[in-house]
Amino acid sequence: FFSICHLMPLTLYYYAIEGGRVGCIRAALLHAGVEFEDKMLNFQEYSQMKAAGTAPAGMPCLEIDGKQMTQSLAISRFVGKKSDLYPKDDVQALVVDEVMDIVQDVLTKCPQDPDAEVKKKKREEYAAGKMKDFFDQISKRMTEVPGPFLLGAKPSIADMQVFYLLDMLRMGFFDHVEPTYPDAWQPLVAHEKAMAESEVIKKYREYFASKKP
Ligand SMILES: N[C@@H](CCC(=O)N[C@@H](CS)C(=O)NCC(=O)O)C(=O)O
Repeated sequence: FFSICHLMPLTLYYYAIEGGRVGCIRAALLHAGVEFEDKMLNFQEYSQMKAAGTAPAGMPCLEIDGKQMTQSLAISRFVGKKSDLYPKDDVQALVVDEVMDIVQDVLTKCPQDPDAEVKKKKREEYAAGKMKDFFDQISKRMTEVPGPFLLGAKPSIADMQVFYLLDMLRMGFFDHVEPTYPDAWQPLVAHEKAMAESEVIKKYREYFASKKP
């Protein structure tokens, strides 16, 4: 990382929130110990940038030497490789990639509807059906090797993606899905606790608390 990124200015664009799609990326950048400009935009700043045509094509966005890159998983993987949070072993990398894509599926397949009642019904069906299947899959992976993390003793970017998915639920970001939803999966609750106590998350939380506007 140092060879590339110490020479290239890095700027991260996202809202001033700890988790969501940016938590893994900021935490990994801090873990790597690289300098980056952390552009935490509020909603007003973001809509002004959109109106002026200066907003990134998507958020989160990592600008590397003036080039703006989007897609949270692609950025997570890039930063993960540079911060020793993405495995070099191809099979382990496949496990990490799979879990990260399941987390994205949970987010992107979550149903929407303009009608409030229909949305509620669709969300309840999702939580009891497809979303449950995704959680079963992630939880099963968490039990396949001695933990506390997906690949064993060291956390990876997949662990951070899972942690911030649970965090979004705990914060009530999913309308009509209870914040206690993950409690049905004991391996995920144990994982959540281990992540909250990990150095990578503790360091990031301290940073975020000091930085938050
Ligand atoms: N697949 C994209 C999804 C990005 C996405 O939906 N970002 C949201 C914030 S989490 C966003 O940019 N919303 C503002 C907008 O679309 O104008 C990724 O993983 O980065």
